[in-house]
Parts: sequence; C-alpha cells; structure tokens
Amino acid sequence: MKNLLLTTAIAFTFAVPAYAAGTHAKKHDEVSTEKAEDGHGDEHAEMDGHGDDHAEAMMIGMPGDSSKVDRTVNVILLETDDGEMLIKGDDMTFKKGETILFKIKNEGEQEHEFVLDTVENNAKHKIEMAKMMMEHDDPNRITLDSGASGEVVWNFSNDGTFEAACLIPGHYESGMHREVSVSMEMAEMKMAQADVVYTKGTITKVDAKGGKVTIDHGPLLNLDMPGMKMVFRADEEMIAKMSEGQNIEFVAEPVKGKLTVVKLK
Ligand SMILES: [Cu+2]
Repeated sequence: MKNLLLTTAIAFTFAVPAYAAGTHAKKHDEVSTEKAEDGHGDEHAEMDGHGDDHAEAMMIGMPGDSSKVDRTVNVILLETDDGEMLIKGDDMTFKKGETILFKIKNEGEQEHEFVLDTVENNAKHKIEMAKMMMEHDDPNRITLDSGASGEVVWNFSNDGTFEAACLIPGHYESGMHREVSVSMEMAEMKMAQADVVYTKGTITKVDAKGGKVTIDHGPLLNLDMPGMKMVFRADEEMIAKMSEGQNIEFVAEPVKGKLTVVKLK
C-alpha cells in the first residue's frame, strides 16, 4: 500500500508543471459559475478571508463560534478489515444556520482527515492533495493521526448538499466520504411560501376567448416593473373570476414566457 501511494505521488509530481497554470485559471471560472447557480455567492464572498482560492469553501458555511454551538456531532474515522475507509458516527443532516461542533476521533491505524466542503471542491482538492500542493490549515478541515481526536466548529449558513471527506490520496476512493445535507430553516420555508406580494389593479378589459386580461396596475415588485396598464394572460378558471371595472389584488408571473395572472383576490 505504501509503495503504491508513493508511486502515485511521484507520478502526480511530474504532472504538475505541465498544467498547473491551466488548472488555476480554470478554477476561477468554475467558482463564478458555482456562485451564479448557488445564488448566495455574493453575500458570502466578502466573509471569506482566504482569498479567491477558498472563496468556494464558504458555500458550505463558515467557521462557527464555539460559544454558540447548537449541537454536537460525533464522527469516527476508521478503516475496516476488508480495506474500506469510512467516516462513521452521527447523522449529518443539518438545518441552515446551525452551528455544529464536530468531535472527530481517528480510530484507524492510518492518518486521516475530515474536510467539510462541496462535492466539487473536495474533488478538486483531492487532486491537489495528490500533487502535494494542498495547505492543511483551513478551518473546514482537520488532520488526525491514528488515535488522535479533534474538533471542528462549523456554521452551516447555506442550505444544500455538501460532503464530509478525507482527501488523503486513495482514501476518498476507499469510501471516506459522506453526504452532509443542510436544509432550509422552517421559518424560511414558510416565508418562501407566504412571501407573495400582491399588486393592486383595476381590470379594464377581459378577453375570455383569448385568455387575456388588461389590468391598470401598480408596480409589480416581483417582476421589477413599474405601474402601467397592460395585458396579462390568465387561464380559464382565473378569467371566469374577472370582470371589467373590477378592483383586484393579483400576482403575475412569467408562465412559458408570458406574464400571467397566477393569483387573485
Ligand atoms: Cu483517510
């Protein structure tokens, strides 16, 4: 096993100069893509004090305040008799905003680490580890010798599916990774459902046949649209509730690219 790892490490070392620059440039592109998809990128980029290379680490959250821990999760790192390497211990399902104290014990015979990050970042850093380019002092990771224990306090400030892993070459492939799931807060979920802004308006024309209704309305905040008189789509059921001259409160959203009245009161 030792020989195999050494060979792998040497192979990667030779490969480094060939594409190190390219890898770095690409990384920044990927980071911005992830941020765009995530929608949380901007607000967290500022909180990151580690520079561009680790901006993405903030997607899983930020170092937690050890005086504000919501609960403790016990983690055990170990190898099994049949060659697997595992991250065992308590369930890793969290709620957004929770601060978790991870108490990690390496019960294996080899050195292991515990890293919290996105699946994508773990995959990237795994390659860097193999190239021996990786720094080990990040707040979202801890490396533990056989028999050692340690702690990571982490605040899961974003919801999403993340990963706990050991990125020591070969260990991830041997099973040392686990899903970390962070769900939206209950209050936030209710907000997302209830947070519908109705706009006041007056129906000036109803075209039941065409499925269209003209509404003289106030600003449509959800669409970033000023008040005006314009035509909306509405389905049959909605149109049936409408008549000319009627004062309404409504919600319009783009449906198949056409602004449509989706709620009415
Ligand atoms: Cu390991």
